[in-house]
Amino acid sequence: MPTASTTTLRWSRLLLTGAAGHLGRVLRPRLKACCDVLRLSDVMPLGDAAPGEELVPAALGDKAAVMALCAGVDAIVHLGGVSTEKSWESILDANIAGLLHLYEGARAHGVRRVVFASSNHVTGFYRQDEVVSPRDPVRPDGLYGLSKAFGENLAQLYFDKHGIETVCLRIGTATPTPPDARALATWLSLPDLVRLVTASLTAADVGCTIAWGMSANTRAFWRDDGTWARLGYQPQDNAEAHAAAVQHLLQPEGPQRDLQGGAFLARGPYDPS
Ligand code: 15L
Repeated sequence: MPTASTTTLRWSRLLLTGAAGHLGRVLRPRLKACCDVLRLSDVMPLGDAAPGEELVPAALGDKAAVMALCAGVDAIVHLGGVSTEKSWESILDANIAGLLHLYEGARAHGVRRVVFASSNHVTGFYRQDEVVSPRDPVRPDGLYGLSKAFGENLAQLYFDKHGIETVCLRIGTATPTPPDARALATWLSLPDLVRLVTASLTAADVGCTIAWGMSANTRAFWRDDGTWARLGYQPQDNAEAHAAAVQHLLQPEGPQRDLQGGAFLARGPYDPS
C-alpha cells in the first residue's frame, strides 16, 4: 500500500518495465526514492540487483509471466515494449497484447497506479505549425503511434472499470541533448524525464490523465492543459539552449519535415503484402 506524506505518495513495491532500455537505465537509480523495493523487468540483461532491487525478467507477450510480474506490486512505471515503428507482429505482441497482460496483472494483484510511456507519435500526423493539446483528437503517424493510442484507451478503461490510476506520458525526444531541428520542439531532457516520472508517481489522485513529456521548449508543438501543475511537474530545461548546434539538421522535404512525427512519417510499412 502506498504511504502519503503531506502531498506525495511513496510505494511499497514499484515495478519498472523496460528497465534495461535507454530510459530505463536513466530511471533505475532515481526511482528508488519513490519506493521501498524496486522490481526491474526486461527481456534484455538487467545486470546485478543493487540493494532494494529485485530482477524479474519477463516477455510482455507471455501472459503468465506478466501476471506473475505484477504480484506484490502497488505501482508500475511501464517503459517496456516496442519503442519505434516496426512490424505489426512485434507491436501486436508487446504493445497491444503485452499491455493488456500488464493491466490484467495490475487488476488481479491490486496495483493502484501505472505511469505509462505513451508517445508523441499518437499525434504525429499534425503539422509542425499546429499546437496540439492532450484533448485534441489522436492522429497516429504509424502502427507504433496507434499502439500507444490503444494504450491510452486501455488505461481509461481500467480506470473507469477497475479504478487503476494511469498517467499517460506522451514522451517526446528523451535524449541527453536535442539531436536535430525537430527536437527543438520535442526534446525532453533526461533530468526533466526524471522530474516528470517522479511527479507522476508521487502526486495524489491523478485519475487517468495524459501529459506531454517535454521540457519547457520555446518551439514546442504541444500545449500543456494544466496537467503538469496537477502532477507538480515543472520542467527546468529548454531545447533552445541547443538551437545553434542543431537547427540546421532538418529532415528531407516532405511529410517528415512538415509533420510533427518527423522521421517516423517515412518509416514502414514493414509488412508489405
Ligand atoms: C518515440 O516515441 C521513440 O520511442 C523515440 O525513440 C523517439 O524517436 C521519439 O519518439 C521522438 O519522436 O523523437
